[in-house]
Amino acid sequence: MAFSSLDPIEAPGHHEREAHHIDPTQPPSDGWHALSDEDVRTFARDGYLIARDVIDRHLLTRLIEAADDLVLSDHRPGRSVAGKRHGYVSIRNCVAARGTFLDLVAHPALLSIAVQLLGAHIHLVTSHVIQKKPSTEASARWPLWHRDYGAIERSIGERVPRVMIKCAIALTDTSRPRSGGTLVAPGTNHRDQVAMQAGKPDPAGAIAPTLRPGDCLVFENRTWHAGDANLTTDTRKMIAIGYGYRWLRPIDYRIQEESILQEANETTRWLLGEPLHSDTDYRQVDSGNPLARWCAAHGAALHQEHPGP
Ligand SMILES: O=C(O)CCC(=O)C(=O)O
Repeated sequence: MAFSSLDPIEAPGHHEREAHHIDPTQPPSDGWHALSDEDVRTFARDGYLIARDVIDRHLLTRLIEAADDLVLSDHRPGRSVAGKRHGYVSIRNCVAARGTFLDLVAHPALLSIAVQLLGAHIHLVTSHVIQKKPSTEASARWPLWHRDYGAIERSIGERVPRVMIKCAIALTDTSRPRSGGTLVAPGTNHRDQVAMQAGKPDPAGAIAPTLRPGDCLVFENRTWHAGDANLTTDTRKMIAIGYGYRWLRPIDYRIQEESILQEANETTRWLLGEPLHSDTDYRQVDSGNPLARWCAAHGAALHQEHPGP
């Protein structure tokens, strides 16, 4: 079962069907994680999906070690302080902080999911390590319910398009009730606001996806979401990789350091900073996008029609 039915979180029956899950036996040898037409339609309707077992045990171990090391270090850039009261740490642009996270930028499972939902014209918009310590406050939510990339709403109003998706990879087990995972409100990608319920910390219909280490919650910028309380005895750990259209300014970096780009493979370099060839004639057509070649090889469309408000 994908969702825990916790009071006060509701788990509507229609969200439990298997079509919501990506079959891990399907990816071909280059790691392409095929979404079915039903997955794509369901994502358009509900604003999220769950991909199981996208990160193998070996990489998972390296990611947990790198995340612990980074959180315990004195690395300041991108570190949030706002959630301290909730034992919450988030470190943005983590791909620049540890080489292990760089391996996630062009991870074939994550990236293939992103191109099937957004098309080939994307880049990295954000990356962050998140940890949340145990607490006893069942109704405490951090972060509070929100949509991502709020700057869009602040500039063009609430009727925003889908421009970004986030792949939230569970490093620890959030399949247990109230284990600090990401809560989502299905279908709120089509609503400008969510109505909070009197005396309750979550909107009606909110669910707690149950993720095991290596599973990934994929959601879009318009889907309202929040951080659940962590009533377990373990620190909850995750890494989020956010992809958005390449005309969308990254949230947590402007230009990545040359030393980081040099460590990266061709696709990662593209995703972190598409080169502008200013020494040649001006060209309106795109050239050299490795994602376009990859999509073409898998018969995937280079662009996705905007699913509408
Ligand atoms: O799962 C969490 O802690 C919240 C994640 C979140 O709000 C985000 O990635 O935008």
